[in-house]
Amino acid sequence: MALERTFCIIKPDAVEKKKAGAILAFLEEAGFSILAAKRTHLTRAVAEGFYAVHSARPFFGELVEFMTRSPVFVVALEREDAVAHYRKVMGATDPAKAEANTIRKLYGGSVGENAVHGSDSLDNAKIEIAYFFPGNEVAPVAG
Ligand code: YYY
Ligand code: MG
Repeated sequence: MALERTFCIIKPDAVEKKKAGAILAFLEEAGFSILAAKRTHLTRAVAEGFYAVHSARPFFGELVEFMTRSPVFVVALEREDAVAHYRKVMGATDPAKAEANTIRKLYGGSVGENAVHGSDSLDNAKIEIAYFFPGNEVAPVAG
């Protein structure tokens, strides 16, 4: 297993419920290092760009409305096997189907408002971290 990075968004529903700190603490307990975190209010253009892969899906409009509703935290994470491990601790897309003690089971409300985003591959993690942390905000991977 290699030291990897992955990307998290603490979504508007969780920030509105003041669970951002609890989610960051959960991630640290799960062995992730928080490389960078910032609060931002996504514009429609930024949300549409981030979720461009879903633009043809029937839920796209609602997804963009939700993600732009109020501020989020964008977070770069590092851990051994980070992408797969974060998908595991994040839980299933639908919080009702997520395993116990996953972030979405603990903090998600519905399939649309499910507390957090997580990258689905190492390639997408790199793209997503660069989308929100351009320049040298997150130090390049050594070596
Ligand atoms: O990666 P993950 O977030 O678990 O699910 P995706 O299939 O990539 O969908 C992205 C995002 O879209 C999901 O977190 C909520 C929303 N969504 C939805 O509102 N309704 C669906 N049926 C599927 C996804
Ligand atoms: Mg996804």
